[in-house]
Amino acid sequence: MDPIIREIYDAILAGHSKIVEAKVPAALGAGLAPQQIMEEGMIAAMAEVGRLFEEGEYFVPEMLIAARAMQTGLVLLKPSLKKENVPSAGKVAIGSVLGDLHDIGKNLVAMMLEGAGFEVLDLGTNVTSAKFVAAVTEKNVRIVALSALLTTTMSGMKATIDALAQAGVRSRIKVMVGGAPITETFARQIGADGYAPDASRAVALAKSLLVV
Ligand code: B1M
Repeated sequence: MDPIIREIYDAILAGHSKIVEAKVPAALGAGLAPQQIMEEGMIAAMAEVGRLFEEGEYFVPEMLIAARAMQTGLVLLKPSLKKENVPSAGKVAIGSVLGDLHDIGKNLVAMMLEGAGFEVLDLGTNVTSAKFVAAVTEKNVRIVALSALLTTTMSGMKATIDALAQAGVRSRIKVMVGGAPITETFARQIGADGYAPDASRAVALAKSLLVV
């Protein structure tokens, strides 16, 4: 692993936002690709945080400070991931479903979609079905993007799809889903139009969903 990326990885693992704040620009300045910094330094560190939590070495506070350090890094990477003057590829309403407070993966997907020219309406975390429906009826949304990280909140995806159908707007939009516990099979079972396992494949999926 590149030594600066290693420092970012270690800083996220230890929840040292200040070090991340210094090292992400240093990595960019050294010519490292934003995608590489994100995948090897940041996403890999969060996966390790999850492993340590599962093993009982980390608890919620450690997860929380690691998440803060990760968010610090994401904000710094955002300008490098964004392409300038790209015509709008369509509007996407994204959110973590009801009961789910995890937002790093969702933020990453939002950032990559923006970078690819989508207009992103970020509804945040713990988003009710009604809020997704309102985004579709009141804004010109073409894709609803649902994120869930907990097995206990996955059902919020189906509830949202059902609410969109009940409001009579399901056929005019596409629904894409993702998040660690989500699978292609689950996506099909709940009637989503597509599933992506990570942020870059979420961009490819969003583009493909809008091809008529
Ligand atoms: Co929590 N947490 N957490 N957590 N947390 C997990 C998810 C867990 C797997 C940890 C573990 O046990 N190993 C576990 C879930 C177990 C399960 O349900 N099977 C868990 C738990 C149990 C909990 C609590 C219940 C803990 C507690 O309170 N006892 C609690 C629940 C709170 C709630 O939501 N109601 C909780 C709380 C938290 C924190 C608040 C402390 C913090 C979140 C802070 C934040 O997000 N601002 C946190 C964290 C940091 C994690 C881990 C360690 C890291 C998640 C993360 O950010 N990953 C996580 C362990 C893990 O994932 N290995 C864990 C990095 C991120 C880039 O990846 O989010 O997977 P991810 O996103 C990926 C893909 O999934 C995909 O693209 C992204 C980028 O490639 N993707 C999409 C995501 N959304 C997508 C949408 C798409 C397409 C792709 O289209 C729309």
